[in-house]
Amino acid sequence: QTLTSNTTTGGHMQQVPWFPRKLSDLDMFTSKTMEYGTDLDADHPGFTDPEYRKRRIAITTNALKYKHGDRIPYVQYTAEENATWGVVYKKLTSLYPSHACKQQNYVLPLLEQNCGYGPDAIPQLEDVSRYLQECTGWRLRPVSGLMSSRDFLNGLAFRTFHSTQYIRHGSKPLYTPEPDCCHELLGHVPLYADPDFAEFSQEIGLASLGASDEDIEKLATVYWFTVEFGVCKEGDDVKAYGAGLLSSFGELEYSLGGNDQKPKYLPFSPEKAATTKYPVTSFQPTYFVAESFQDAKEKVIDFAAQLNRPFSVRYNAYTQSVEVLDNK
Ligand code: NLE
Ligand code: FE2
Repeated sequence: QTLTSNTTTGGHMQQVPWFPRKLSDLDMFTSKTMEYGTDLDADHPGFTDPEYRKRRIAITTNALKYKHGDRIPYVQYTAEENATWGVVYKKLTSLYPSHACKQQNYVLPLLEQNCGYGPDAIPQLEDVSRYLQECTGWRLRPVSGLMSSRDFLNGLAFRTFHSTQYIRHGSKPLYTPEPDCCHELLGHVPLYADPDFAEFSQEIGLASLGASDEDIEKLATVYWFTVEFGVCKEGDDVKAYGAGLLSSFGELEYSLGGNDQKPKYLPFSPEKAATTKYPVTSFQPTYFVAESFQDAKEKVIDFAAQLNRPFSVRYNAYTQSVEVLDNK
């Protein structure tokens, strides 16, 4: 971490890792992405099919040129890509009524009415981003590859979700270890239209601004066990809200104990989640159960206050910037 931001706390100058102060500062991350796949299974079809790789490079050039305020360019998806989306869409939406949290089921029809969701064609990020801005002020930014945890989490502080625009390999529609547009559009997007989830997720981002490397690691792990793979209570039931579950037919069934599988459930605690190890290329052995998004948000706020940072931050929604507060 080479860049630093000076903050004065209690009259002393302190150096902390650089962090964005306003929405357009996220442009600083654009050219820092890495290629996907370096630590993932090398035999995954997404890494070994040269035609597929070429197509991905073509789609990610949009993201490399993107600047805050630009429209997100539409992608002309091929018939094959739309067909893959259709398979994923139909399979997942058939499981949502029984497996997905109520917010997911509430929002999906709204996305069908307002931004082109349906089994026939991949919705466009620009249309989705505009709709989310109307719902909760969240927006999407196209991303060309893997970001560092710090950069990705920092984006969340500004209600910005960095999103891929290409689709998974057609030969393995029901599970992929990497994010793709099915994962973003079906897993993440619907919940960003929910006000409580919107706030919860932003809190993880705010806690990451100027955090130490060690604390970034903890926050990224909390993010993993909530936004990516969280489940939540709904009356006497447990339902999925994590995007990695909502975008994978295979893991969505498994996570709720389908086919007699028995993953382990623990009550959500950021302290416990932050230090739990997890695999990235297979189903999760452990899931954390949230009481509600509001409860999870309060727990994350308390957790963030214990982290090792000499200041706190406040988001100003009018200016879309963060204010750094001297006190802790
Ligand atoms: N396993 C998920 C899916 O198949 O959509 C992607 C997870 C990305 C973190
Ligand atoms: Fe994700």
